[in-house]
Amino acid sequence: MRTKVAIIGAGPAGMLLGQLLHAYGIDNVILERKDRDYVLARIRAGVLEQGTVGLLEKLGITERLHHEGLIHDGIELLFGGVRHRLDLKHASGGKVVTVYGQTEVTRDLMDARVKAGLTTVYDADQVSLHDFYGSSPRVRYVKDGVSHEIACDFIAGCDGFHGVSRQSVPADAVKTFERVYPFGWLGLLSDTPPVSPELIYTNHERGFALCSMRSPTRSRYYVQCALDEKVENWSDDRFWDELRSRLDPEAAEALVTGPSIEKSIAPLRSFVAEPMRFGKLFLAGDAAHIVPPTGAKGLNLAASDVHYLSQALREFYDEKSSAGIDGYSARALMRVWKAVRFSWWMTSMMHRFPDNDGFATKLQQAELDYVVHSKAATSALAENYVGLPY
Ligand code: FAS
Ligand code: PHB
Repeated sequence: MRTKVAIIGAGPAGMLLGQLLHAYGIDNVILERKDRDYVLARIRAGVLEQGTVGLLEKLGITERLHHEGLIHDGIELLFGGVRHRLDLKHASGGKVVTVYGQTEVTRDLMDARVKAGLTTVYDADQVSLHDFYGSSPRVRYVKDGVSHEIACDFIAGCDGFHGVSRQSVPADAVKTFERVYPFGWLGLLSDTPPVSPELIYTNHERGFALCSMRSPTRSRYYVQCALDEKVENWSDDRFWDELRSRLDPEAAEALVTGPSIEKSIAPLRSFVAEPMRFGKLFLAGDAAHIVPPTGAKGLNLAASDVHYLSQALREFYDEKSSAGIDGYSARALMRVWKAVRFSWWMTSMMHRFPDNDGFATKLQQAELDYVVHSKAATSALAENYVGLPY
């Protein structure tokens, strides 16, 4: 088999890249090690920046998103037992976010790909990358015990943090930067009405909590937990009690509990690999960077990477220019690092760190007080949360 771009990974980065390249007339194949249902079963992001929605609109696949997605003008920060609403729309000059789960974005992209008759190889085992520094890049994989090879012009590594792409690069060719946080997020999904119409981010002495949602009847909640916590030690009742203990009295009273339909613990890290291009291999999304979900940036960064990469490849094929692909890594990393900073800052402000002394706690309280009472500080949070320009 031969294609122009071999894409590794059928998560949001890979699927979005595949559709954008198709829209530009650039042939591509996606190789995914799991099956479609497994990919869709992973419960992850929930908030889309306008830039991400814009890319999906460009592909004409936002009918369900505009019908089911929830437009949010603001968020609330809860600390000292008081909720403070931040008017993101006003503070960002009119920009908003859309609450629409990553699962649904990926489903819409997968459906569009099938409709376009494009090739996605699921259950692709032993994917390996070859000659991406040379003149004939190739990808090999095993499917149902049969070995296959795809010759291509370029390889897009969209295979997430644990994928094969970044690991295929010689160690001395990549520089990594990392912060591992001393806590994780225990998340629960339930078919219960959200506790509040907008997201509530909480800094409580027992730890961070987040009240989010997927629809008017489906809620997504998180509580900060220790790194050594095991999800099997958290009954639904224990989760609900812990969440309720971190909310203000009004929200605690309003909280509707019910059986979990998903419960999992995610570790938090900040990670960036530089550069994001190695010869004919490009990294995009979590394959190149990880952010703590506090700023709702992970999925949205994957979208901006893919925007830059698809534009660069279009320029290569349509205008016979390598300027875009030569500039891809620097251009993507400029936006990546701003999102990494914002996600680190939100995480530092909203979580209780085990080694926080009285001074650090006072600094957090001062920062929160400043953010909710200063127009400039609120605007700075808002423009990052709704998404910096591409
Ligand atoms: P993904 O990891 O989504 O997709 C990579 C794909 O590549 C997967 O389907 C994988 O199966 C496949 N793959 C891996 N290795 C392969 C191989 N060798 N061969 C072939 N295929 C391979 N972001 C937020 O904004 N908010 C959140 O609340 C949030 N919660 C998260 C919770 C968890 C547990 C995790 C892990 C991430 C979370 N994120 C969140 C971040 C997340 O949404 C990512 O940013 C997003 O999935 C990035 O998409 P991709 O880059 O496509 O990577
Ligand atoms: C979610 O709904 O899963 C979500 C929303 C906002 C975040 C993180 C996760 O910052």
